Amino acid sequence: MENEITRRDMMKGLGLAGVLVGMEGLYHSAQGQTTTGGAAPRQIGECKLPPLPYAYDALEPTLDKETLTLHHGKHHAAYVSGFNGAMKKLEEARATGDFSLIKHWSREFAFHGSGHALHALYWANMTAKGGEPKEDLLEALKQSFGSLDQFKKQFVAATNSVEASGWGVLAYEPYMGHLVVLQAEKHQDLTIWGVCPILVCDVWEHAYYLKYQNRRAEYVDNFMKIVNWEEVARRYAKVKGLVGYR
Ligand code: MN3
Repeated sequence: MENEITRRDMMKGLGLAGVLVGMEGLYHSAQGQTTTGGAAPRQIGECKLPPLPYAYDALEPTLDKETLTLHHGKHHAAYVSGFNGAMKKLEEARATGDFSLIKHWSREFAFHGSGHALHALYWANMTAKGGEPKEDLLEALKQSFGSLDQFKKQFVAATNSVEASGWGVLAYEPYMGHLVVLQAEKHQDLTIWGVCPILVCDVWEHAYYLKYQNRRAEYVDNFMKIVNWEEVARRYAKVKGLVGYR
């Protein structure tokens, strides 16, 4: 049973954390730093709403001008300002040491950050010209789904059946190295799509209950004393180049 839960949780986690979505424009800072390169850690700054890569009426008749104008100018913009607001509150919490609202602001951060990341990808992955996958991508789709047609059918079925609000997602799953179709119900679930984990602490009770019982905080404090920072640094070195990839 635990295997089932773990696998399900892992797949969800892969969708949430392992997917490399189009992150361009996600972390434009107030200082005007660009998102290319990724050689140095950038300062936390304000995000800006990235412009649409085409005119508001460019996708008609599939998506009409009014829909795109509202979706980009109001909805996506609200995610950007919400993300900036949450970052500011988290910065204040770090400065004052007052983490009493950490649960709320972590959720807001994930909700707006994920909204921003996914919308940036959504705009970029549409074009009026249409087309079909080719070469490497086509091969990967065939390998992962059997055929292009089977991929399309699965993607459409999964997207159509997302419960309530959310997204249909084609993603690269790096653990086994294949493409997967995922459903994202809502999109926040306490992460930002496209993040690459480099340090994790398991707080399922099985990780600490025999020794710490209900004293999770004590376990987490002690965990922080045994972090392998060299391993964290090794992983950071691998992923930092992905920031702002196009
Ligand atoms: Mn939307």
